[in-house]
Amino acid sequence: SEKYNPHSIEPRWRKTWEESDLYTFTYDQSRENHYALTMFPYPSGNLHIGHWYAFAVPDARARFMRMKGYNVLFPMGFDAFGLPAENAAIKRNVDPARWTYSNIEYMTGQFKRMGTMIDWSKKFATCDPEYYKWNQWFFIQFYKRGLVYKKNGFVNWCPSCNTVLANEQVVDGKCERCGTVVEQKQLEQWFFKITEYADELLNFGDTDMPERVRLMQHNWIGKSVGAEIDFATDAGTVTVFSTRPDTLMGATFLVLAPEHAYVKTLTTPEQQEAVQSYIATAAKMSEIDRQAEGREKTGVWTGSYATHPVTGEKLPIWIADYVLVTYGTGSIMAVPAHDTRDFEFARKFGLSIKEVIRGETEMDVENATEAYSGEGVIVNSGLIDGMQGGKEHIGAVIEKLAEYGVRAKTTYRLRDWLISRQRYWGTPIPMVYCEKCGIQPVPESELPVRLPEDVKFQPTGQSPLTLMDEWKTTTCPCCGGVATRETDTMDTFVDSSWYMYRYLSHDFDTAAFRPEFANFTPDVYTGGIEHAILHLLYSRFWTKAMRDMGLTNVSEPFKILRNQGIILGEDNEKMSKSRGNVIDPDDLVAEYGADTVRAFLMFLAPWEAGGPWSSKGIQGPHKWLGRIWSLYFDEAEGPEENISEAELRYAVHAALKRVTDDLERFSFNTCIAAMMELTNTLVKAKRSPVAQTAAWTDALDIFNRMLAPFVPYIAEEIWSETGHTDSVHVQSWPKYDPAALVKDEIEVVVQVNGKLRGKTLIKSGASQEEVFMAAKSIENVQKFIEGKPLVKEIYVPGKLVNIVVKG
Ligand code: ANZ
Ligand code: ZN
Repeated sequence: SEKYNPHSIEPRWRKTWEESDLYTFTYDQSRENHYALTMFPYPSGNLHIGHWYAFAVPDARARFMRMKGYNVLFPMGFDAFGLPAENAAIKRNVDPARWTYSNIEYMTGQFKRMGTMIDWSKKFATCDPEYYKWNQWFFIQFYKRGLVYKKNGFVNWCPSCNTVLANEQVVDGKCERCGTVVEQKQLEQWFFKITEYADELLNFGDTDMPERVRLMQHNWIGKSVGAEIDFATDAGTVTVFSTRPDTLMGATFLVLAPEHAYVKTLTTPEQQEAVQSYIATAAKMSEIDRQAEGREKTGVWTGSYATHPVTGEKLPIWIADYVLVTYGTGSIMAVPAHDTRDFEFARKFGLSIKEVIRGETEMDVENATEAYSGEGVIVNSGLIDGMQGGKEHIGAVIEKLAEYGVRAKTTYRLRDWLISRQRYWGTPIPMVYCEKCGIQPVPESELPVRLPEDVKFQPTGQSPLTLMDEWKTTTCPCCGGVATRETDTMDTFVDSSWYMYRYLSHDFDTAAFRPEFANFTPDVYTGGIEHAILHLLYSRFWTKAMRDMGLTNVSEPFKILRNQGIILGEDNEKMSKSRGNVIDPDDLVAEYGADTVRAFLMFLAPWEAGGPWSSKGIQGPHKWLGRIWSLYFDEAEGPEENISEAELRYAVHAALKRVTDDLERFSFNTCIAAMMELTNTLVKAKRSPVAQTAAWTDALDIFNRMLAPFVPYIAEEIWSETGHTDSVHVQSWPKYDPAALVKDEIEVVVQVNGKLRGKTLIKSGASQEEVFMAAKSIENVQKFIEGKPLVKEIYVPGKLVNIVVKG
């Protein structure tokens, strides 16, 4: 009969599925609903193979859950605000909205070829005013709850993207988007108070997340337990944060960040020039560079002194760039004997060093070449002498030093989330400025504040909205007078922080989402590891804030998280236009069909690891689908085989068990391997008398249903061509039969004196005696034991017999 031809099969089923609403999800209270979500894509214009990897592979699991009886939601939308649209506008003078929506349309068409069970009726884009209206609504609710504030401070500025960046968007001191070195700039900006949830964000509850994601978030939040200590100065009290209050008596000087508010007052006229020029140099450096280990220490004395709270000693106050204004209190007590950086600093500038923690031996402060940062007994410290020193023991020390103002304090590395962007293509921040009434939120009835059209794009470093006079001018909701709109827009990570709640309410306009779905959050969430901190931390924060507002009862936005790896080029390098190693999924579909591309993506590597593309490798799955085709539709060919009914059932149910277990744990490559192996057995069985029995019909039916989640088109065609009138995708997942997995006969290896001499088949329940009898009846074995005294017989059940004889 005809050969396997995906090009006649796939478009036909795509149409049928769409017309019959096969994948349309309706929440059903009487059933178990399952929400599978993949991180929504940015509408860049074209689908790449990474999109296939991210969507087509988890689709297999979503389909599997559906066949297992769950009512499965697998939706998709577009994360549609952001810089590329605006950059296209600047470069090619195209309207960002038009650019974005036409990309969405084109990519949706490409997506549909993938053969996923995505329910397209739930699609939305975050740049829809019906969506971003709710970003604005949330902003105002957060504002009212004290979770939003505006602050003038040092912020990360990308001179190439012409906008500020959140800390999370600065990677190794560079812009996460374009790689430009980030500068520090002082600006008035809007923040979300994510730090209010710092401690709770460290607790993942029973969320099932990869360990490395947990670890990255843990380190990003960076909880430090320590103390705050006050030092009197001429400019007022300088409070320092220290994780080692046990070393207080070893503090020999203070160091302030160059940006610290007191620096100006503390600097004496003689030091003025040196301090000023130092501040200017420090401003040009990134935080990462400033903190780099082993970097030559730099700094300047302010000319002033601080008073030690216990001893009353005068400690010189320095400024140095290794102290960051954004961490702790922006100032430290330096303990050179026990802190590496302080030690280097003291050596360089000839500042004194005082040992207060005694390790194995006394520190020779004159000649020491490094700080001692280990544990030990506290010495040279008056009232705390003899106490145990070290990070783990600070509790008792803080208590003892309480009368000197030392108090326990926990600090986090996590900063508040800076959400204002000086760009056009984002959600307008719904605030207005009135000269009389100050900052006011836009009344909720006036939401959304829509983005104006016909914007001029000039890279001014300010939002293009600042040039839109008519749009900017509005009335004050308080006094009715003239007011001006905020011209910054929101970070696009705002959009993705709550979108999972919107799919079932994309057409709902009285709230961000229908209250009845407030707790229906993704059971499975899949996406790239690059979001381990940014998006995942923000969305966890958002859900907790929503919970505290009474909008949901859940504390985490998803239950299971899994990250796929990356598909590399054939050359094992990252795919990129400049390397010329990009694989275009459209070309692949045109050549092999979507099922082959899906099967190969699942087969080529463990999904969570990823791996290189191989144009040779894809031939394997393609041929495999051809063999499956002929298994169902061609006459048996080749020599007769003799697969027994038990063997056939064993092969089918063993493969079924593996696939069932492996799909459960996102191990797609082993599923494909198991089904390929099963295909080999089926090909042989087809040439055996067993092909005339019911076991054969059963095998074909089970195999067809097993194929459905992975290669949905060919599975549907086979199902239909074998006489079914409904879809294979609404069938139930077959259950494996444990009885079929008990092999009736087991092959046992027979050795004489440890050397292989033969094999024998035994019944699975055979006794040891029977096994030895069978072993000794093998002709070749007899040859080696005949006439020799038996020493012993060993049986490793189900595997091996060893007969040991003398001579
Ligand atoms: C005295 C001391 C003695 C310290 C000692 C350490 C060891 P983590 O664990 O990262 O929280 N520190 C505090 N604020 C700082 C800032 N803004 N910039 C740079 N360094 C700062 O580190 C906390 C320690 O880092 C604090 O404890 C402080 O130095 C320093 F043997 O205080 B320590
Ligand atoms: Zn007013």
